[in-house]
Amino acid sequence: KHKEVGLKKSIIPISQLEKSVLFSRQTVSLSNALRNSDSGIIAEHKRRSPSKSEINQSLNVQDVARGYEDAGVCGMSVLTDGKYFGGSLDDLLLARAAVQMPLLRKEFIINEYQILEARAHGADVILLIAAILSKEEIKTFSELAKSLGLDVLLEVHNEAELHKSIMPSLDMLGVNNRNLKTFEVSLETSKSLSSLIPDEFVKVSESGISSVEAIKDLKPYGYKGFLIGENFMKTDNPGENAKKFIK
Ligand code: IGP
Repeated sequence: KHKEVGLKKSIIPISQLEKSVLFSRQTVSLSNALRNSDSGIIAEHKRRSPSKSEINQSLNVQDVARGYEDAGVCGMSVLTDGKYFGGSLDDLLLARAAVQMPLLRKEFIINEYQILEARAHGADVILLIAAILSKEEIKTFSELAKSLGLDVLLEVHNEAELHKSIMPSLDMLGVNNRNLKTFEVSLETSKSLSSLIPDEFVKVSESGISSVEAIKDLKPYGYKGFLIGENFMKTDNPGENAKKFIK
C-alpha cells in the first residue's frame, strides 16, 4: 500500500495520507534513543549538497540504511529535498522498508502538509528550522507533530533563533555548525550556544563533524546527539565508516 503513496508524484489528498499503512505505524523515539546512548550518532543519507555538490550518487539508500543500523547508530536522517540535495520521499519509504531505527525526515518544512506526508512515509522525527519559521509556525508545526507521535528536532544557528524557539513541544535542539550563508563550519557554534539550551531538551550538534575527537570535544558541553552526513557518505561504505564512531 505504501508503494502507491511513494510512486504517486502528484499531491496526495490528506485523507489518503491518513489512511496509509505507515500513518498508523508505532513511531520510535529518537530523543529517547539518544538519551540512552553513549555514542549518540545520527547518520545521514545525503547524495549531494549546495556546499559540496557531489558527495555520493552511486549508493543504494537501503544498503546505506542497513549499514548504519548494523553499525549501531541511534537513528538516520534522510534528505527528502530534491532541489538542493537530490533526495525524495521515495528515499524515506525505501529506508523505512529496510530498517527499524528512528528515521528523521530532513526537509525544509514550511507547512503542515509536509508533516502529515512525513508521517505517511515512515518518519519518526521531523526537523524544524528556526531560520525559516516564525515562532507561531514553530508552535503550530511542533504541536501537530507531537499529536502524530513524531519527535521534533528544532535547528538553530544563533542565540536569537534559540530564544525565539524554546517551547515545550520540542524534544531536541540542534545547533547547526554550518553557517547557511557562507557554508563555513565551526564547532564553536555548538560550544557557545550549549549553555543556553535548557536541560529538558536533548542537545544535538549538527554538521561538520568528521572525527571521534570532535565528539569527545563536544560531549562536555552536554551534547547527546551528533548528526553526521558528508563524512560517512563520501566513502563507499558509510556504515563501516559510522562503526568507527560507535563503541
Ligand atoms: C549533516 P554534514 O556536514 O555532516 O554533512 O552535515 C547535516 O547536519 C546537514 O546536512 C544539515 C542540513 C540541515 C541539510 C543540517 N541542517 C538543514 C539540509 C537542511
